[in-house]
Amino acid sequence: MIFHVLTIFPDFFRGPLDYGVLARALKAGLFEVRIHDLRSFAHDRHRTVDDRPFGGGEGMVLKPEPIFEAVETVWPERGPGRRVILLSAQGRLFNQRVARELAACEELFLICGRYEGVDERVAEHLADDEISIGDYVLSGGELAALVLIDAIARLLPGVVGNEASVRSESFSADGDEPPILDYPQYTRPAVFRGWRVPEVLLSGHHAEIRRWRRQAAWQKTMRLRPDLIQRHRTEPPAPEPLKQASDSAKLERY
Ligand code: 9D3
Repeated sequence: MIFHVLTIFPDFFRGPLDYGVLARALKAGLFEVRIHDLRSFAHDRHRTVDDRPFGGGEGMVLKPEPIFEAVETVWPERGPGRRVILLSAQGRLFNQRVARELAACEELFLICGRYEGVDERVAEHLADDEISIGDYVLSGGELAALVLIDAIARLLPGVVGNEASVRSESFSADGDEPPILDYPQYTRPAVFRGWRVPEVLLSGHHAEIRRWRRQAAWQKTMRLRPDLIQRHRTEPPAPEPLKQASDSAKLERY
């Protein structure tokens, strides 16, 4: 996979990709990220990339010409494996399903907006897709592009070492199995500042551990993401008396 990124801040992308599994995969050549400076596609004396909005209003809008020229220079030919994506607050919501869909492409071209927005002709006549990463206001599309790159790249073969761990992640369900948050994880020490790891996890009773994890994941989902349970009509696990980890820990303190 090749990710092309069009931005007025090319330096934004130095650093975030230098860590962890993505850095390793980039070095191994499992995918590529090519940063393109929008200003290098502006040809006037001041390399202008923005202008005032027709009809009036605050701020500046990215002009269409440099953006069209960038895509047409990088890709003289478009094809089914090549998708142009405009990152914008007005886009369809990014999620794991969209990540999987885009991971099937050979090349993606990510256009990062800035200022008050991008001339709408980019969305209408250049981009195949317009994507937002969530309902909050960012200063531009750069962080959103990095979010897409991370989420998509880790789905590519070999990028994340353990295939099974990618498949079992929360939200990996393709619509059939109910998505639920991960169960809580603990590691040593068994007692930290008086907070004890749930006893069942130290017991070695694998059936009971499975049952505890199912229940704890469901309770945590109810508390933090009730929308998931509503949306997928997830059944609670068999009702079993279960000590909440934090409750037992509080009781055991000192
Ligand atoms: C507060 C300004 N808004 C009302 C006029 C419009 C607006 C313009 C430009 C809001 C955000 C932005 C910059 N954001 C992005 O380019 C962006 C974004 C986002 O803000 N939220 C979630 N996903 C994305 S992807 C790109």
